[in-house]
Amino acid sequence: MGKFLGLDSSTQSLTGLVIDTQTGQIDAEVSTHFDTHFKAAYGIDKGVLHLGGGQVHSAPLMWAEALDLLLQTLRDQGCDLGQIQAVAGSGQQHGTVYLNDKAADALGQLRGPAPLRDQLAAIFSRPTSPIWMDTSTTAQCQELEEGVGGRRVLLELTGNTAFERFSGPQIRKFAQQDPEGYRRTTYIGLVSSYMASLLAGRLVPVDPGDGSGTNLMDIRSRQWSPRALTACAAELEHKLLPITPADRPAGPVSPYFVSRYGFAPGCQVFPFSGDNPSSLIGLGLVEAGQVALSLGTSDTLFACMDQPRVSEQGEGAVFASPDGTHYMALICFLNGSLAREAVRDQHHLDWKAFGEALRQTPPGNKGALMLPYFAPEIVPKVAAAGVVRHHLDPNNAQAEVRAVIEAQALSSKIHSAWMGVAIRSLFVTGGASANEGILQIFADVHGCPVHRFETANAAALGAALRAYHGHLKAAGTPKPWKEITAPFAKPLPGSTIQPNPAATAVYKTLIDEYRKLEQAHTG
Ligand code: ADP
Ligand code: XUL
Repeated sequence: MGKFLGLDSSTQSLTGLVIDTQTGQIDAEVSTHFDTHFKAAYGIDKGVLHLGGGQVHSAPLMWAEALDLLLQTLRDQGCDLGQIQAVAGSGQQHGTVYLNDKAADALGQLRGPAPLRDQLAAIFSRPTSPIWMDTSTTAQCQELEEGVGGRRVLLELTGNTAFERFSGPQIRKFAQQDPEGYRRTTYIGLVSSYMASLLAGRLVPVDPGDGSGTNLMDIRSRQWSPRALTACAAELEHKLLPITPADRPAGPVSPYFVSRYGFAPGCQVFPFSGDNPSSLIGLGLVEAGQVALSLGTSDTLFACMDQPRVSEQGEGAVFASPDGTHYMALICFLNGSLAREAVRDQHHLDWKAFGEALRQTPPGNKGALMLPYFAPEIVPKVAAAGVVRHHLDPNNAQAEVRAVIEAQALSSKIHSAWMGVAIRSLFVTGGASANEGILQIFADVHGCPVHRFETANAAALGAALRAYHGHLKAAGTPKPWKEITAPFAKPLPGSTIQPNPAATAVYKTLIDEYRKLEQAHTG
């Protein structure tokens, strides 16, 4: 029992969340938004630097500065960091941090009173880090797949086909385009391992959850794949930080954090993971077959699996779960709220009227269908925006509303089949989960109950829960994951929406028609 800190270093902010395992409560929750504090100093916009040609980077020194600011804010708000028994964290996935030969010593010598920014400014061999929004590595993706013996081989080996945002193609591009900078790079880590290294005052390895987002990790052995490393870049095996089990302590917090913020000298740091794998824990998905749906700007569906099933058509990504045994499937539908808002606005509705339209129209929409590609789509892959209407009158606002939601729900069913998970219930989170009419259609299409789930910072919560789990294990008193997550990751009471069997029967028939329409208009 005690207090545990979870940090989430995301694209636009750094969040810190403290749990009290005695009371089962979240004690503190603070976010430092990068644009609010560092826009001018680092030239960022929404946390990132657009460098042209699809290159999107961010600044690792800024993340260090944000860590100082966040911890100061937590303290100013009355949080006693001396009570924290262990810390874990998560980072935006795929981003890479390039360090020179001064890094290990500089981390080890971190002491007050100068801030991290001043003590760490000279440790980077590349001042900016490419992040997950970077799409500039199409050529390197192809080269990496060819280098290991083909797309299929990379998929089988690492769980994923090559994606532009994944770390491997990004590292390869750096080695090709700046060989001198690559030569000066002594260590390559991920956003997650970099943030953990700051806290521990030493180079902390990569965890398998985030290692899976590199195209370089053997998804079964959870170690770097020599074959993938060779195909990626020369000498990479000497530069990449090793992979470690997510629950192996990385050492106590650096004396810098003890003297500056009052951390206890014995407070342990655990390896950080990716934000999505961490959210899997934060949403309590620690048993195979559990599935969550986040209806946010984009819609993401993720599941806990007991085998690393892969998506041959590139419909989703597979990551190792930081729980140490399971795997995570993640599917990202770009046209989530974007499409819902487009229909709402085209017909001059508000969310109330949108919900009303869903109530007044029948399941199946009298045969009217829509392919809602208001923007290019990730799943299924659609290169250019273009909405398709089938027996759907664009002037019929109510039918349009039903068509967009039925399309999204049917698409989520079709494109999650590769996961091999029988969906028996759906945990739903994100802004659009406020809308019962939308959730009813997801319940009906999947033929399962939908539970609403109120967690704004699932990644930071997952990190705090990982710190708790790792701490108990290290103390020789381990607890099953279910017991760790249950008090914190629970559905809102009275939030469950049950499927309507008659509607479920309608969708069982309709899904083939939707699939045919989709196939006729996509890749
Ligand atoms: P993100 O975390 O991706 O920024 P959120 O999970 O905060 O997104 O969700 C924000 C979105 O939720 C808004 O863009 C809006 O479209 C949607 N939203 C908010 N309220 C409703 C509602 N009642 N019905 C449908 N969608 C809603
Ligand atoms: C997942 C992905 C993003 C980042 C940023 O593959 O690219 O979700 O993790 O949050």
